[in-house]
Amino acid sequence: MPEAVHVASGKVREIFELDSERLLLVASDRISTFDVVLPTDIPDKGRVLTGLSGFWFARTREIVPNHLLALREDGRSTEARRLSMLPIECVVRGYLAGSGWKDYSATGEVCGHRLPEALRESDRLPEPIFTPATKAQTGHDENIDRERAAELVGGELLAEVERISLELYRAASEFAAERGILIADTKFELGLDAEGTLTLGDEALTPDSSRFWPADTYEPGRPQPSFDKQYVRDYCESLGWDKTPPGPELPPEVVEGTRARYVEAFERLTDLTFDDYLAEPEAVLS
Ligand code: Q0Z
Repeated sequence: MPEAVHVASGKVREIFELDSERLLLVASDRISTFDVVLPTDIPDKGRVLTGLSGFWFARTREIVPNHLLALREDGRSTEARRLSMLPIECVVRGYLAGSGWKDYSATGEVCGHRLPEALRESDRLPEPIFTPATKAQTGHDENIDRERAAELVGGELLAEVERISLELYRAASEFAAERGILIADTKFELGLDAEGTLTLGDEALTPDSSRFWPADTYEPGRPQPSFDKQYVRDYCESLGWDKTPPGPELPPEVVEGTRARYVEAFERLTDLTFDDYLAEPEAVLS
């Protein structure tokens, strides 16, 4: 990337600066499980996530403007408008899983939302809830209530962020459920553009920023299998690995099975073949 300066690394993505107004987000084929990046890549995973994110940006632009300027021919790179990101993660939950289930089990509440009694793990919530979190530099994001979130972004902006986040989740989860994928929860990153307009950034509604569950085996009262990463988790569990780095290498059948699940999610949601995407990434935008 000789024309671009590297500005940040995520666990499985990189950001470069193209000029003062534009960034390049590059999604690698790396995969993490139990918070550890594994030494084995999943071929095309970064392309699937970039394509899905682009698909959702195009489909939600009437709800909120987004940072996408172009998808590059490599299928894994997004040219994006540089934003001033808000200091909160905008999480929406439609089902009780992860830290939401943990907090509910301990207190009956999630981020200040008092929930009905006797909910089970993975239960669908009566309605989706906005559960903001702070961006932890290391380790895990911390769930916060709306009072704390309002201190961080201001009460007026927070109300708009909550409304937009819930609307995005409702539109996407309804669309995905019709295609056999439950989006249990999802995290949005919003920012302000140069004019001060609230804008959707980062990646959106991918299996890395959300919990995707297969609808056909959904059964509350237990953890749900992950649509994309279940083979990887099952294989890692079968090894008795202690979940500290370094993670194990994955055998070819786990790599192939996992790649197939990512491609299946892409094809179910977009109604394109993944080969269509590889031939012309911006096909997801129309
Ligand atoms: C996104 C992240 C990644 C590491 C900063 N449009 C934008 N404007 C300003 N900042 C960002 C964006 Cl998307 C921004 N992240 C998250 C993404 C690698 C961290 F690909 N950090």
